Amino acid sequence: MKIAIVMGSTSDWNVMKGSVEILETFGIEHEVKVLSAHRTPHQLEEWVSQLRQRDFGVVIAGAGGAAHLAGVVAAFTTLPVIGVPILGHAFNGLDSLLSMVQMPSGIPVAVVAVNGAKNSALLALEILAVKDHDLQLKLEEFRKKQADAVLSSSLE
Ligand code: RP5
Repeated sequence: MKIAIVMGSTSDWNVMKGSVEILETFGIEHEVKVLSAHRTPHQLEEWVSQLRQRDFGVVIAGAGGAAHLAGVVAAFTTLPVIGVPILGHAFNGLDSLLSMVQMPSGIPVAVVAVNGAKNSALLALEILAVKDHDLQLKLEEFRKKQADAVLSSSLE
């Protein structure tokens, strides 16, 4: 299964490339799109509606400001949607965070930290790993390396 990444603007790429870097590290097939809930709503609906039949398993949606992108994506698919609130010019990203995390009941969006693009990719991989033993082993190896780096770190 593949992972889809969408962001509302090219201005989100500097953060969202963190998701792509993780997926490339794990060698997982992915597609990256710039589509906006308010600037290109029809094209967004068309793209999202076809993801399941195109063998995508999870969608990551990054947006800033009134970040309704993740909720709109979730409205058009029953695939799991992970929102990445992007830090914008106002409110230290709280606007983006609340726009995503406060989804009304019935249409869920899982939300990572403000600018948490890397974790969005790791969470997407964990979702796919429920049914993919090789990916599960890769995630365990990633965690082991991370732990080893902490244990071998020094303040000198
Ligand atoms: C949102 O508005 C985008 O996701 C972006 O974070 C923010 C600003 O977009 P630009 O004006 O930089 O295109 O829709």
